[in-house]
Amino acid sequence: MRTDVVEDAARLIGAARGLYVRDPEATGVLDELERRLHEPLRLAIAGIVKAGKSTLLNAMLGEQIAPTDAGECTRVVTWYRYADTPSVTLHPHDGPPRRLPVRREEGKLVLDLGDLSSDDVDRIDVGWPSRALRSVILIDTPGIASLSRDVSARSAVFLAPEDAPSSADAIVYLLRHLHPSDLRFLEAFRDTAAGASRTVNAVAVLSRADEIGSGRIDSLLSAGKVARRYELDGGLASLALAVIPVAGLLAEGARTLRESEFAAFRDLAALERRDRERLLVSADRFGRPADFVKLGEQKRRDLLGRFGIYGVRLATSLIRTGATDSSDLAERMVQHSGLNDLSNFISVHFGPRAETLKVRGVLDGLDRLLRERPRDGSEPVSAGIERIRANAHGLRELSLISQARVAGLPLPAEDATAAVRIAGGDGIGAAARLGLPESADAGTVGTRVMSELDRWRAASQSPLTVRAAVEVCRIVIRSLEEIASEVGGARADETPADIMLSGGPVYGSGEGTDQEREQHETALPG
Ligand SMILES: Nc1nc2c(ncn2[C@@H]2O[C@H](COP(=O)(O)OP(=O)(O)OP(=O)(O)O)[C@@H](O)[C@H]2O)c(=O)[nH]1
Ligand SMILES: [Mg+2]
Repeated sequence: MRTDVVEDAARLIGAARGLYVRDPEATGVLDELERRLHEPLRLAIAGIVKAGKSTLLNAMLGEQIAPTDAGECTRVVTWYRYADTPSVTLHPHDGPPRRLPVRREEGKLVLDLGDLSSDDVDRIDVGWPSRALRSVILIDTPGIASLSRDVSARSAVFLAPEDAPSSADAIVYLLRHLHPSDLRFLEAFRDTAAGASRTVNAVAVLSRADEIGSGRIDSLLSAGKVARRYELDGGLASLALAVIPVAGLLAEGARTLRESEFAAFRDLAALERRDRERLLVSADRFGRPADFVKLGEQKRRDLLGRFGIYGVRLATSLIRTGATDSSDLAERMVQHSGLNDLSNFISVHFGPRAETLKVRGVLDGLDRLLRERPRDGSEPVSAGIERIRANAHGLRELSLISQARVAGLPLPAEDATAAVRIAGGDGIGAAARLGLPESADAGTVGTRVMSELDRWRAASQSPLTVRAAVEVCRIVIRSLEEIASEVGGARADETPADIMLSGGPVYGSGEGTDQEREQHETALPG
């Protein structure tokens, strides 16, 4: 979606302001929607309690900011946005926001609710000068399906409120074993987030992946197999775009690796094979006294806390196979953790669609305001919302991808797969959409896009194509036209698919199409 759609949405918010001149609450909602439109994408991290959400968030930031493990603050929805200087603001349900001191202990940010309990707090806003936050707002949410129904409900209300659009644009959902409550939650998120344009904007993470193979060195391979199985699970496939195994603790530890830790791993790698194997046989053994190793017990326990037994085994093995310094080791550990796969997925699937997803959330919010506080003269704003929803091609692509996952497309299987790919289901770049290698040159892309255009145009006009399939063809054709104009291979005089196919008779029989053409031809002068 091009930024003009963001501008269109901003204009609608401006028009809505005129309806609510003497309504400060509604004006507040509009201010918030306007802010959302110009901010980065809001990506929430959710999942069951202790799934490793906060650890993963830290890994993504490359800093230990989000509190992990126990503590009242892990029960509060916490926003992490880019800011030039660190700040922490607590928003209670009642009363004005409070600035909290920015305090770090052993590198970790301390979020202290003071005299308040998590029940009293609506959210905490953390401003942080982290490069990663320039393009995304990360939202850490309390564990769902926890023993505490209240905490669980807090996440549900935030991410999947009834009768209201979600506050998040997209979600990274952590699961450890596929549980019915995971599916229920993702379903609720999809349905609320979907609004008028049912979209799938969730990616699942098989978290704490190192524990799946009990911390053995091949744990991530086992986790990969489990993830593939979940991905094919009928229930999950319609709710999440992919299932990616990630060892968050390993990634967090690697991205914040200290020189002293590298030195400790080097000592372990230098041990005699027999001693090394004896020590690394289990987490329990690794943390117990051992006179044959220089590294003290406490230091070893600290390593376990930071990296897990899998991380310790992996780091030792990576040094033995060539990691030369701390940054080299860190990079290799991150690569093994699955974090890069997740980051790539987010940048391919959510990054380029950020504006589409934001506009969708903003339109849903505006729609809700108009419904809850009806005002005379609101029709043009409502009509504007519908117009953007119907015409914003990015939104229609997302709906198509979602429809394919939820209900299937009314096309033969091969064409359905191709339609999803062209709509950006496997990545938003021209080559990915056309099923070409990333390295394909402009000429190859240009040739392929024109042949695809011919094929899909023919399909859309075939008398054998049912009406529902023609709708899909229209979206695919429009996506192809956008690629064609990007690579300069567009036939500039070509009528856009939307206009060409919007006349009813084209959907009818073959004769209808010919008849139309005849009428058109006879109408031409001369
Ligand atoms: N082995 C292993 N442990 C992990 C991993 N990720 C997190 N943990 C541990 O799991 C515990 C919980 O991690 P958190 O990141 O606080 O989990 P959370 O989902 O944010 O927890 P809540 O917010 O309380 O629901 C901590 O002790 C982490 O060290 C991982 O990838 N591997
Ligand atoms: Mg947490």
